[in-house]
Amino acid sequence: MELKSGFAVLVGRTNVGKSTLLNALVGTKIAIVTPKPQTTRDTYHGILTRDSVGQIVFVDTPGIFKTQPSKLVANLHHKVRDAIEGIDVVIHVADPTRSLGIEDQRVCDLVNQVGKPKILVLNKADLPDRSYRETWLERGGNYASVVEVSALTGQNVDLIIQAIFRHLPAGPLHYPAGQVTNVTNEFWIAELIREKLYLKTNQEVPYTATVKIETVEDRRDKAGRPLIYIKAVILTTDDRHQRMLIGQGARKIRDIGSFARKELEVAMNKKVFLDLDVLIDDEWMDRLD
Ligand SMILES: Nc1nc2c(ncn2[C@@H]2O[C@H](COP(=O)(O)OP(=O)(O)OP(=O)(O)O)[C@@H](O)[C@H]2O)c(=O)[nH]1
Ligand SMILES: [Mg+2]
Repeated sequence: MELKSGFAVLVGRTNVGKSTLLNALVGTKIAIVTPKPQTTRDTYHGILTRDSVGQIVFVDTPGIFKTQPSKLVANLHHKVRDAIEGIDVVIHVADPTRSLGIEDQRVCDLVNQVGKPKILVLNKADLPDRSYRETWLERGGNYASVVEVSALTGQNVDLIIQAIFRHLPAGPLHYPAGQVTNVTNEFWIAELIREKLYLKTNQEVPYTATVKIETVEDRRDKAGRPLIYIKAVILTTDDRHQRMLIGQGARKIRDIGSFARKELEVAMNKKVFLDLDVLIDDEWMDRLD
């Protein structure tokens, strides 16, 4: 039997659970997840290969977000539009616990323009109060399938996979079986640090910051045991935010660093030394591609 193969892009308003869903679909943590909007800033591929069935390349995208115009937000929205080009299936992820607003309308408009099969995913099925479920279901006629899932618990996530395979064309695999993402190790480390930064800071602080990895090296500790040495810098455009990121007695930066280090050690199954600094760089947003 011919294998099916293609790209399925996850789009939706910010915070609906696209990245949580990407991780659940692939079965491993590829994308970072936080309760704050605008967490994802890049398009990631999460790859699912099923023997004798085929391969789905899921494309996570930044959420559509209404805010004051900024270079960062313009760049994020541009990335979503780019990600939709050349895909085979659109997965519109929606959150039925929140009222529909202008951001949802923008996503619907974007999705409507794509002449490919569309699947509507109503996420957060584990939550009791899904007041806007009916409103979304009324829009179901615009989609090839409607699926209600919980990305958090994994409930019904396989139904999305089955629906996508029904719509994918036959073709060669885009990635070798066994590869789960196109994200490089360095990028993933930077993202994990950024996730902890989002979780440990408030208000505007996460939105003026990015993380840059300077070094990732295999080294040995004083006792000769192997460790991974990582040097990373948090760049922020705002000097007040730099002070907040460092915190009194450098407590905040140490807190972010140790939170990230613990998860890196589990994921890499090695001791990690994370050397983390905070610097001002008011041009990092200008350098986004
Ligand atoms: N209860 C519940 N919470 C969920 C579910 N899926 C995601 N969340 C939570 O929703 C929040 C946002 O999740 P993300 O996966 O970061 O959302 P996103 O759509 O990728 O957000 P952006 O990257 O900012 O566009 C996090 O706090 C998640 O834990 C779900 O199925 N049930
Ligand atoms: Mg995300």
